[in-house]
Amino acid sequence: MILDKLKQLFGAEVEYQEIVVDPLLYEKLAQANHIVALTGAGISAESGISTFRGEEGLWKKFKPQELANLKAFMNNPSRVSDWYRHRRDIIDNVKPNPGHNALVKMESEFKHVTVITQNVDGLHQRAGSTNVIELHGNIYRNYCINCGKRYDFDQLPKKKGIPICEECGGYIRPDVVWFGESLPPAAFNEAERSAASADVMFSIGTSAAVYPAAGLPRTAKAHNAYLVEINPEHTDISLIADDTVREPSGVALPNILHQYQEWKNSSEN
Ligand code: BV8
Ligand code: ZN
Repeated sequence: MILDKLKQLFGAEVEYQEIVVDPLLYEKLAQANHIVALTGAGISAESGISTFRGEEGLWKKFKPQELANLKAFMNNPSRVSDWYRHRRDIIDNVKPNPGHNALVKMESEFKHVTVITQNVDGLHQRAGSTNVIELHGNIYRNYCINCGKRYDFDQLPKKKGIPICEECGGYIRPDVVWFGESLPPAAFNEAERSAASADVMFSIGTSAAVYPAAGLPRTAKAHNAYLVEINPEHTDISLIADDTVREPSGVALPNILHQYQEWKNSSEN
């Protein structure tokens, strides 16, 4: 039974569904040296983490300029710290979904797979992806804004309010990139290099509204990558994509990988 096979490969929650893609994708995958996946909040939605711009999105309840930037933090450090503590508590109680698991499986199916993520939830690494570029940081890492001392999440006091540095008494902030802040240069340069050397790029669960991350699919296209968007909704990327899959990534990715293996087996016979 296909579903049993899918459940073994991608996790008990996976659903079996025929995903309509241009079969050219299978040929591109078969010839590919480097597969790149750019992911956004949408890939974690099926794990129970709300997106930013979706119906129940974070930005519906909170204003990014009021929470995800340095000025907001300096104006009200405990409010911002409590918001990140709240998001960490949610992430703690969820697990990667079949979309994350499919990207892990791709590592054993293809020569070179890179995941470039805008997500700060660490779910790709928790699923087992070994080559993840975190463009916007990680919510479990923290550092003192004064002396730079680094703190892992479990070193921080559990109580509400602003965590204080034991070295210098400075404020401790999450190691995420806030609006108006530059991305970690090493991560962004590696992401640009990966996009430029991609044979196939999947743009997964991102509204492509935040820069410079949203420019990476264009970089890939400019270097002749075959670009597939996986997103139930239309985005700016839909305009330049070679193919679009209007399905949740937790359904699309496992089934596309399974269909590719079926295609490969049939073409080898
Ligand atoms: C910077 C970490 C240099 C913190 C985040 C060029 C043009 C215009 C503006 C700018 C520009 N360059 C720079 C800017 C300014 C700004 C920017 O882009 N503003 C936007 C809003 C216009 N960029 C910056 O400030 C960046 N820094 O540029 O530094 C500089 C400095 C000073 C001045 C100029 C330049 C820093 C940006 C990083 C900010 N930090 N996160 C935290 O998480 O708290 S951004 C955060 O929001 C996420 O990381 C992510 O990047 C973004 C959310 O986007 P998505 O992940 O795509 O999520 P979204 O909810 O929008 O969409 C989800 C999608 O999934 C939807 O399409 C939905 O349909 C789909 N979906 C839903 N369910 C599923 C699904 N898909 C598949 N399966 C499902 N089941
Ligand atoms: Zn300090």
